[in-house]
Parts: sequence; structure tokens; C-alpha cells
Amino acid sequence: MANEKARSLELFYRPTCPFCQKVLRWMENHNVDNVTLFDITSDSAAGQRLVEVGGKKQVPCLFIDGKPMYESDDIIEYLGTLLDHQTDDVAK
Ligand SMILES: N[C@@H](CCC(=O)N[C@@H](CS)C(=O)NCC(=O)O)C(=O)O
Repeated sequence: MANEKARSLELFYRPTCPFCQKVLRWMENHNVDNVTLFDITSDSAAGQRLVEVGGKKQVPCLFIDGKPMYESDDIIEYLGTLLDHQTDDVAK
């Protein structure tokens, strides 16, 4: 919805992680371009933030307004609901 508040979406990933690749491929296929990406293999501060906030270094992890969501399937399902609602957050 146009009046829905924009969310902060941040994805923590490792390039070699197959679960991360699945999420990134899904995002690419659905033209999702409003998620800020953090490669924790090259960004140690991001890796530290992931552990501090999420409690573990597992990837992929999506921070939704700073709240961690683990599990690739849950992340894809969540991003899909944003597309379904055609919010301003996610590109069509
Ligand atoms: N069921 C999880 C599996 C995620 C997973 O196993 N990620 C691995 C990398 S491929 C990981 O981060 N393991 C913990 C670690 O490396 O510290 C999902 O689908 O997201």
C-alpha cells in the first residue's frame, strides 16, 4: 500500500552459502532491489552486528527494521508477501 511505512531491510549473507544464493537468486528473479546486502565474509563489522543482534552467525539472515529473521524459506516467504501487497518497499 502506498501509505504503508517503508521498512528497513538488510540481508546478511555469504557468497558461498547455498541458502544465501537461493535467497539472492529469488530476489534477482523478482527484481527486489531495496534490500541492503552485507557480505559477512568481507565485512567483519556486519558479521559482528549479526551475532550481537541475532545471537548467531548463521546466514542468510534478514533484518526487518533491525529484527532478525533466519531461515531462507521464511525470508523468501516474507519478501513474497511484500510483493503481494505491492508496497513501496519492494520493486514490482
Ligand atoms: N536452514 C537454514 C540453513 C542456513 C545455513 O545452514 N547456513 C550456513 C551457511 S550455508 C551457516 O550460516 N551456518 C552457520 C555458520 O556457518 O556459522 C536456511 O535455510 O537458511
